Amino acid sequence: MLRIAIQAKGRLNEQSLELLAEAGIRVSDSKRKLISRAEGFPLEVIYLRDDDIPQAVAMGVVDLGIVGLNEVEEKGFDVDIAMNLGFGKCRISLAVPNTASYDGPGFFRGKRIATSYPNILSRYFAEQGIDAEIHTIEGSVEIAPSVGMADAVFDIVSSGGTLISNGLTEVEKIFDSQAVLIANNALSEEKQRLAGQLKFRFGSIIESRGMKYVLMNLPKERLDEAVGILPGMRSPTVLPLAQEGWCSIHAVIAQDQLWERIEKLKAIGAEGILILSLENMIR
Ligand code: PRT
Ligand code: ZN
Repeated sequence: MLRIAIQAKGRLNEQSLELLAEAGIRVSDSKRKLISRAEGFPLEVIYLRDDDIPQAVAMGVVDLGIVGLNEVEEKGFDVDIAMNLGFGKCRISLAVPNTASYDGPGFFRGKRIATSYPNILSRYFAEQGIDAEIHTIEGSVEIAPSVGMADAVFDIVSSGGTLISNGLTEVEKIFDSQAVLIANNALSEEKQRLAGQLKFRFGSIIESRGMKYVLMNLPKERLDEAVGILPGMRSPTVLPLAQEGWCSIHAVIAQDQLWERIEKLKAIGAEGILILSLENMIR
């Protein structure tokens, strides 16, 4: 039996449960429970505050955890970062009031900076040789400058909307984050085996996100050109068609390259193009 900690509520809760569900692991409604037994995998799910997940994993209270890399980095516990999960993407940046005349990191010398990430920030300042006053506050960091508590902030940014609405400008991006799967680094052999199975499922789900399965008909004589346009796990699958001189091609294409490639394929005579969403991809 493996134990995994996920965020009880907050930004990562829903997508963590979604990832488990896509991996064939059903967890009963969590709202009031601290712990639930999953169906479909020998797994117990423990719901914690994200701040507590790195420590719970490091101490072996749980074997695995899903948490923002920012929390792992800030808390500094010794855990294994098993994989990036591709959601909860954000950055931690230094931001100053719009009215400040910012002239590079030296600006922060002797300034008061409000943050919930004092360790990441003090490491950055140490590297830059900057002496600044770090004020640790939990929550509502972005209002600190307007109420006179700080000269700048070091906070999580995603769209940047919160900074803008508080009259702040992002000036230095210090840390990139996303949700990660972390593991205790002394798992028993049996737990490592189960964790490996889970990683395999998560990996193929994450890899197939943003991929499309494309089918089309093409004159046989344009096949070589089509192979050049289509990336694939190996090369595209080619099937004969009843109609003489034509074939059917199947391939997997990343969403961000989809339209550009479809246009090229149309230009060499592809017809009857079907684009299907891809549920899972196992290499
Ligand atoms: O209760 P608990 O302690 O578990 O939750 P929490 O309130 O500490 O964390 P939560 O749920 O807010 O965030 C959990 C994790 O989501 C963070 O640790 C990050 O890894 C990740 N994440 C991704 C974010 C954001 N995007 C994000 N935008 N965490 C916070 N924000 C906040 C940010 O603090 C700021 O207030 O959103 C605001 C900025 O957003 P934009 O879009 O306006 O730039
Ligand atoms: Zn938290």
